[in-house]
Amino acid sequence: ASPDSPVARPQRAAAADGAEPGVDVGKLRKEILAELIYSVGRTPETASTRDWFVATAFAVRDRIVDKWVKDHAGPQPQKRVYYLSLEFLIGRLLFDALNNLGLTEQVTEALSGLGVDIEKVRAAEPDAALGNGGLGRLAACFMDSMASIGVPAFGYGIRYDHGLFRQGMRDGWQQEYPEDWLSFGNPWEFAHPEIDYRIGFGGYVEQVMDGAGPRHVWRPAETVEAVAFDTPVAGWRGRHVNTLRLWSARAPDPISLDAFNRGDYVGALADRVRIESISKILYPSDETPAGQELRLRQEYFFASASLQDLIHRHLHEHGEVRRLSDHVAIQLNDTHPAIAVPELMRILIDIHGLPWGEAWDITVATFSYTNHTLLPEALESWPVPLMERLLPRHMQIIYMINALELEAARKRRPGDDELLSTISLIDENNGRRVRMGVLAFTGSHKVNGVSALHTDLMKKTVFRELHALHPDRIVNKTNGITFRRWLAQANPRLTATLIEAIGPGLLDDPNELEKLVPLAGDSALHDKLAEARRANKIDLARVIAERNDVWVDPDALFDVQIKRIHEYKRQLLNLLETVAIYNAMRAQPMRAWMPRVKIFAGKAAASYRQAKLTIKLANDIARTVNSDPTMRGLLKVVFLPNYNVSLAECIIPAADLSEQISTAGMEASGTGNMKLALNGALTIGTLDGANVEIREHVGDDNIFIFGLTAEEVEARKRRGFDARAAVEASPMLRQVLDSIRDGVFSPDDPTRYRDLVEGLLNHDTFLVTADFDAYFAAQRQVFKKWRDRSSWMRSSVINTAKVGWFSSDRTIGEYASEIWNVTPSVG
Ligand code: B1N
Repeated sequence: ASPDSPVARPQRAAAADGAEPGVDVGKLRKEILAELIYSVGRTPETASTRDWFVATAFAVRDRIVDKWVKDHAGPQPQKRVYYLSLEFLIGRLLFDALNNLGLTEQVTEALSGLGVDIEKVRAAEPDAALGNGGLGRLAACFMDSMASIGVPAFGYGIRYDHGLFRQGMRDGWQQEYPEDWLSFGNPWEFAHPEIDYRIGFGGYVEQVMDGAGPRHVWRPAETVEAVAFDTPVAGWRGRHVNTLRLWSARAPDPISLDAFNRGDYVGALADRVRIESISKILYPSDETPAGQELRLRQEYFFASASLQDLIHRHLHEHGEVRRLSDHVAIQLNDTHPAIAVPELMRILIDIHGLPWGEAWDITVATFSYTNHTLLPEALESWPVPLMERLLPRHMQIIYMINALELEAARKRRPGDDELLSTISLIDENNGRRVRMGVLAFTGSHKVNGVSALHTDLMKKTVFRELHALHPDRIVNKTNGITFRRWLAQANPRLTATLIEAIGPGLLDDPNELEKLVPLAGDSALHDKLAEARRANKIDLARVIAERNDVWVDPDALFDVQIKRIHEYKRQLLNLLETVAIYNAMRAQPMRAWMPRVKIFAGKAAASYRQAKLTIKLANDIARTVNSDPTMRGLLKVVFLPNYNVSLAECIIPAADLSEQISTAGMEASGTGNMKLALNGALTIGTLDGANVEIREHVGDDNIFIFGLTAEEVEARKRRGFDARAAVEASPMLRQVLDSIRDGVFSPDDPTRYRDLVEGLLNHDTFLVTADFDAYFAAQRQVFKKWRDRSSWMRSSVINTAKVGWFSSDRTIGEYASEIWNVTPSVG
């Protein structure tokens, strides 16, 4: 089966979108037809599904453009927000646009009048994967929320020719294939080849004298052009339209004619290929920065283009650069764009002639920075020699910032050398590297974490000293998700049932979901919800059958872990429990087991061996379990390939149980946890990231919490954790590990998992063995509740009812008032 085959989709809920009544279906039909003929160049007789998609997208886009142009005309009364992110994981956009414009019904009808099934059209759109995981998806949710609550904003990023790799499976091993979302064109974007900025690399810095005194001039050795591609982002009910502006790299000289004329056709294009490689491909690393020169080039390329562009706009509207921070707020999505800090200093000082102090005040007032991880291996730093070679002027500025900051710190805490070395921009311990986290922190007026626990740990760990020096700088902004995509679009059946129960107000205000609380025990509501969920589970079962050739029982408990594959996320813990249950079912076949399906999906970084081995283990366990006749279908294990936004939209509405089982203290927030809870799945999880706050909202009785807390994890690690002792104390775990190590799941290569098991026993960095028994016990609690249908349904309703707070509209509202100082115009 093709990994991108259409996913069966149900009837949409009437009025589950921002419907403006009175949009004429006949007129829409004509518009789509006209686009098909005049923009795509096809007739209904010759059109492919893709052609229909493009024609529909053009027709919908036209309706966004009027408002878009208006929202961008002339100076804004409001401050503008610029969200700088190396990743935007946007997925498909057609239903986003339809839903927000309230056109879903009408376009469905218009297409059907043309003999076209909108679900096929929907599936024909490529899934834009310009991001790795949660960080990129958060940026996409934020774009939707900023447009919806009326925060004038630009998202700035890179228009990668190839997004995150497509994941295939060969013998259960992950294979990476290039992704090609642009191969058939992209109807949402507007190319602006006339908007282009020059981005320099390398060269040297000169001091010249002009009227005002000495001045630094950077003479780059090499220039790349950044060309703008704009996608309009329409918010809820089309009230506001923002822009996602992505930069593409273009060589100033398309070809070397000298080389060409010599007959060197490859050499004639070599420079161009090298330069344009900057926007060729998204780095597939999640949580670990790729230590590559090309990555640093990507970061500077898009940071510089974005700053040049926003300053150009600011000067056009306000005439001078001194009051930049009154009109502009720049959010750094992690440290990936942190080079923008010295870049803004360079522009203000070298180009606009501002004195250092004034430039620094403007810079700090303009920037703010979001930290998304505390994993030490994920904190970006660049070798000083590389920075000196690629960005010599920026390196001078970084040294200057460092000198002034260290001087100020020395005055406040004389003699504290320890302090100075931890807050220094230069890490002297690892062969001199620039610490991008310190740069981003120092250059920002606010720094935020993405959940309460994560923010707390930021203050206590990586930013402890900086926090002591700047106690008001760190703030918390717990992540959120856009309910428009993750409830209304992804789960129309549930949405229709909810609207029937509590009215359509929930579409505008997620807090209205609380109206469900008094109905939580209502058995008629339970029946309707169960029916909707069962239909979603059948849809997913079909996808599983198609992709994995496994049939799963829609009445089984669907136990779901979907996220990047990473040791700290502990897919392994889930797999160990799977094996334990498998062993128990074989040992006691006559017990009344409840049927269950373990569903996994997620990509591993191409270079992450341990994560790829985990995928292989999941597939080995799946093959063994699914083909064991003694299981009688009571346990099925499925690893769905090529997890992406569209697949998430299909799995989440069908999930009963949400696995959020990271080692406490390691998952900064998580956002899948919110999507699953919103759709009525119950969470089994550790007290990590936003799970902590989800528990506070849904209440202890409606979530399964287990395992060590972040503090306990710290204490265990300090003491030195002995995994062998933990395993000796747990006969069940012993048996599970023995069977994996001895090749029960890998008879073709019995030693495949020997190192994995030995590694776990020798240094269990993520405390899998420490939490195993508690996790197993929590899973038993899950089944106790699952047997009691009305208790389960009640908890499920409470989950949906109580997670309104995790709307990204709330999150963006908090950024607006506490970080950006802008007042949203709607909501
Ligand atoms: O950011 C998400 C959080 O919900 C997740 O908990 C967190 O793991 C994720 C380097 C990252 N942190 N760091 C990254 C991504 C790409 C890269 O090259 C780091 N992603 C997260 C949203 O806050």
